[in-house]
Amino acid sequence: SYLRHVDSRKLMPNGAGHIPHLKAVILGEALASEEDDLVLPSKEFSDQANVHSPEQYMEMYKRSIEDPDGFWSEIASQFYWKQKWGEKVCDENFDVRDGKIKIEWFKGGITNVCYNCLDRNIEAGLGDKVALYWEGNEPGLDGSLTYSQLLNQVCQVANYLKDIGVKKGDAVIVYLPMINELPITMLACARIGAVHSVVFAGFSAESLAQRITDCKPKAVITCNAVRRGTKPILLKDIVDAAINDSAKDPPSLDVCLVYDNPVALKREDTKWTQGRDIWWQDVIPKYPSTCPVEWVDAEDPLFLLYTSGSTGKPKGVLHTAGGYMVYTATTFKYAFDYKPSDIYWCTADCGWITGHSYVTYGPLLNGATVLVYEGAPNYPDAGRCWDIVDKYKVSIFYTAPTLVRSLMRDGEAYVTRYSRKSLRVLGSVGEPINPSAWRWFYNVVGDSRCPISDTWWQTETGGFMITPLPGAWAQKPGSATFPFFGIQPVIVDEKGVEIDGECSGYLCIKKSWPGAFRTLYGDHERYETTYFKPFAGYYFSGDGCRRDKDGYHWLTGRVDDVINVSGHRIGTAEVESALVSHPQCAEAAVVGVEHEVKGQGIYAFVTLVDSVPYSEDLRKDLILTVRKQIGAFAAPDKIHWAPGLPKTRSGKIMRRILRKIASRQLDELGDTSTLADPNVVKQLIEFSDS
Ligand code: 6R9
Repeated sequence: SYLRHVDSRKLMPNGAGHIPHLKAVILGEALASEEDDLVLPSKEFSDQANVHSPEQYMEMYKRSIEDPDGFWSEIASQFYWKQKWGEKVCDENFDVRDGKIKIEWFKGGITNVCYNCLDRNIEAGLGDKVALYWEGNEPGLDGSLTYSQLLNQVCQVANYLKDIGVKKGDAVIVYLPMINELPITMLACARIGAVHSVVFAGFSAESLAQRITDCKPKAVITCNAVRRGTKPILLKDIVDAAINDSAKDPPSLDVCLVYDNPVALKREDTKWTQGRDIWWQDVIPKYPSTCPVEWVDAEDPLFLLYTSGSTGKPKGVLHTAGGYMVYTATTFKYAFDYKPSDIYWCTADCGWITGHSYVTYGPLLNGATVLVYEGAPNYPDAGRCWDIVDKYKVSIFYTAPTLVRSLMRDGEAYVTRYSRKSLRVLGSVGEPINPSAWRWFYNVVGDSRCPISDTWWQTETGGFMITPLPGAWAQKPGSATFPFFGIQPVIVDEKGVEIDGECSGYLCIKKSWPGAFRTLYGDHERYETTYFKPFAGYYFSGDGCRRDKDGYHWLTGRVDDVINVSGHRIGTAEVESALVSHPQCAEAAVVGVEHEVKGQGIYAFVTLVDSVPYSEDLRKDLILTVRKQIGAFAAPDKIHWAPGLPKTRSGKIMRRILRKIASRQLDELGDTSTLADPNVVKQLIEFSDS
């Protein structure tokens, strides 16, 4: 039979024979390795869970694969559609060999994501429920908005945007810190069919300018300054520089809406461009607090979010309204076992995809209460997160392994000082979570009670792809476990051949899912080349993955030239091009190295122009150049002076060798005979500690 019914407490999802990556395992055998460490949800948890057993998961999963149209249209019907979609639920071409890649879900369906987040929930009686709690950087500064209040504010911003001429399909750049105005602005754009492009407020002026030039927004929305920890960050200055930079590339921008954040900077100290800049607080409250919805097609764009790839130019990942809405809402509900009484906190910034899908859209579509935290997670001390958890009775806490590891270093006392009794489900995202950090998160933070949803997904996927369903099965610390409904992960070898059973290789996805990105803004060809050409017939994730004997998935990191620093994606090419823009840098090659807290650190090999001597000042200057061009989070951890770089005879830099040198695995350099000049390697090793 499809499922072998044994005591559900002792069975893993079993799809052997039908779905090759799910294989049966009976628990209770001696632990031989990491793979055998199984952590089960308690019976109480499973009993109350949205999906409470492997059998229930398998039944739903099976249906989602065998009848995706039926599965997803049933879920989609729970949302409001002004007009139902046409005949096809999904229309896709997923194979480059059959022509242009096309993904469409619910095409012809007319809806609005903001309406579904707010108006629909208010009509269902949630008007007085808290939608957003806001906790400021300084303890004691806070606020909240109910669903009705949130709708009023969203409408005011939407009316303002319409008034300055923003229309359906126009881009709006949002460069805001984690204050309620950030989700408010996103929702306001969605309401009028405008396409928001949120830029993480840690990006430099040059990165912001690059994005402004690419998507030509009608307006930029920002804030004069923000304080994270003790440091004020002058966001408006960065925006000024970016607008100046991008003005060289017309059309220049004529509106900059600035939220006044007096805690960080006084109004009179904010630099101002008359005629272009306008204070949020001076205009927004004057607008009506109701605003009709702009109904859009399911396949109209909802937002653009730039992400790093393996070339220097960031990619504008485009998501559309209908499928993204259905997918983020559903993944949120199941992966976090969401219940209406939950208080949910995701520590991600809305500048990243996690903040889009799981601070703003996914939770609000479910009518959830979401906490937005402005500050740094270790300010004023390493106990702040748990202080906040107790203050708001947070029940679902979603964060990144890098934060877990850094808090782990600060010691248990900061955690155990707080009750944390409200916690029910924990979540992890951004990079593989190492088993020791997993266990600390589970045992210390969650008091060995709360399942951890280690969610694997990407900017491109819109929502969770491989994730535990916390009540359904045993977890393995460090494994993202099994696919979400409708997702068919496959592991392929270099030739693109699917491998079954216990194996490792490149992680691809077969067939589309509603939350998938539809294109790269303005560059559909790059979309096809990057994601669909490497392994024809599949979406290629760029990640490596191992599947163990029980069918669990273990993500092993990027296999392309992308480094994952504290869960932030950074292209090696971006850092290299910033370095070589320095007049004294002749050449640079960047690789990722293991880092205790950040997961990966940035290690840069730098060759200087002739006769320039190495110096500490120059090292600092190079790092500063990267901070200025990309952002502080992309600053190299190490500059390794390189008299030359190892290259093949055709001039390709051999990063494989550089990675080994960077991680001091000098006896694993491998074959260096194909190098144009094998001496280079010797020199590099000698220079390692200079
Ligand atoms: C959501 C997000 C995507 C890349 C992805 C992978 C890594 C994210 C992970 C994970 C292992 C997890 N990644 N979640 N690796 N386990 N649970 O982070 O999107 O910024 O686009 O990064 O992050 O390498 O390819 P994004």
